[in-house]
Amino acid sequence: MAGDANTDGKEVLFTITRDHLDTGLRGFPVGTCPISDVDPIKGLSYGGIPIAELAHLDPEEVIHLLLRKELPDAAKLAVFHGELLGQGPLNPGVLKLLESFPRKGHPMKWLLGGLVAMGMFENAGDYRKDCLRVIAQLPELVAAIFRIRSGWGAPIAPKPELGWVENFVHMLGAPGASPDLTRLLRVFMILHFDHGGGNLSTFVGKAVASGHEDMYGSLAGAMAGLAGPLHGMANQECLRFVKEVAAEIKDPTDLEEVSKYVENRLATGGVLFGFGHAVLRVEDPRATVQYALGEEIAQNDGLFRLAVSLRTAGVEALKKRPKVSNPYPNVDAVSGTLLNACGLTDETYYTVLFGLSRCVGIASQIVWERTEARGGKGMPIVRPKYVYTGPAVKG
Ligand code: NMX
Ligand code: MLT
Repeated sequence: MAGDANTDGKEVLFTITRDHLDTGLRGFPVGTCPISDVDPIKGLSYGGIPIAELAHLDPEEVIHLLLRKELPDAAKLAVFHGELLGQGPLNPGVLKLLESFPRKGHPMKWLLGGLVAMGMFENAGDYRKDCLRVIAQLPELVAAIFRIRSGWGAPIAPKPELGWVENFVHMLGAPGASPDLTRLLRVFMILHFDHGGGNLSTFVGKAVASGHEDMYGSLAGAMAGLAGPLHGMANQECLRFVKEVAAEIKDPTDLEEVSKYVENRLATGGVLFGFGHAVLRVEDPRATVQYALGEEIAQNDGLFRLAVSLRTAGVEALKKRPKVSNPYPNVDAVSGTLLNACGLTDETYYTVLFGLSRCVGIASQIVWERTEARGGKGMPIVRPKYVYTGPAVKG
């Protein structure tokens, strides 16, 4: 509380008053993170490099940046590619377990189950080794989730020499996928890898790891955090929302018609999925990159045109509601329409794609917190204080 702290002349970053309680720790500084940052105006950066400058690189270069804190030259990239290759395929026991999962279970539940199973088969008990292994093998797990759960057929054997995303697309073997799917997923993965230290899934993953739970259990906890519709599952909900609007209007480019629908949805207490953010106060640069890519790969797609109309109509409508801190599109505003346009039409799977990517950043942050922070001692166990408001304690 204000006034309680003895600052000893040290820099005060944030003063906590009663009004700050029960606000989801919004804006509270709780730690340091040298890997990525989210500035309210400039948006996301990895290692000080704005995301727009990284979005079209090779995804393995960007994974190297997050893990090793530098963009690799060609020689270092080749060595890193070899390290990923050297992790080998997923234990077949994990795939066998997936076969027994109920088809009606959401793909995110399959991802949680798959991560826990991987931890039982693969665990080296070393955050750094497990980080590399999980990053190398997760594409196989996620591709198998798509194939087994959707009934596309047996899992396809990996060809990691193809590259992290190219191998994933090969293992997906998605029926009806457009030739642009690889291009889209390369960008999608880079944009979703990390988002500062405090987004819900990353915070949860690091908190679980602070009790010295292993990498796999910590990532499973993190992915449970990602699975909510206000966080990662907003990409699934956003495509459903865009489809709902499409079913109600005649012309996706008619701003007046789209605005009417949006106003009505907000007036009846609905959420505009893909809009708003806890930190950002401008359009999410990850959305900006995707709108531009959409003009190249989905220009004539009706749902994409509608998402572009929503980019204007949604902002106008949310701006009229002063309680909304940020009326602008976030990363989920258009990702679903692009995945749909490239042939991944079942939005139920979109959050596992987010999860596949985000595990890279979370694993990198866990390695840093557990093995490098505080001079290598690691962060202590997370244990914040809750102010008691129940009946007076007796005695
Ligand atoms: N549609 C309708 N209402 C909204 C929206 C929106 N897009 N954004 C904020 N609000 C409401 C919010 O529910 C809250 O209402 P109340 O006071 O009645 O509880 C009020 O505006 C203030 O919220 P904010 O301070 O603007 O936002 P907060 O930091 O609490 O939450 C989000 C941030 C992202 C959870 C919120 O903007 C939201 O629910 N957006 C829609 C879901 C979404 O797109 N999530 C994806 C976020 C990115 N990701 O991938 O994780
Ligand atoms: C994310 O990518 O994690 C989201 O934008 C949510 C956040 O940063 O709070």
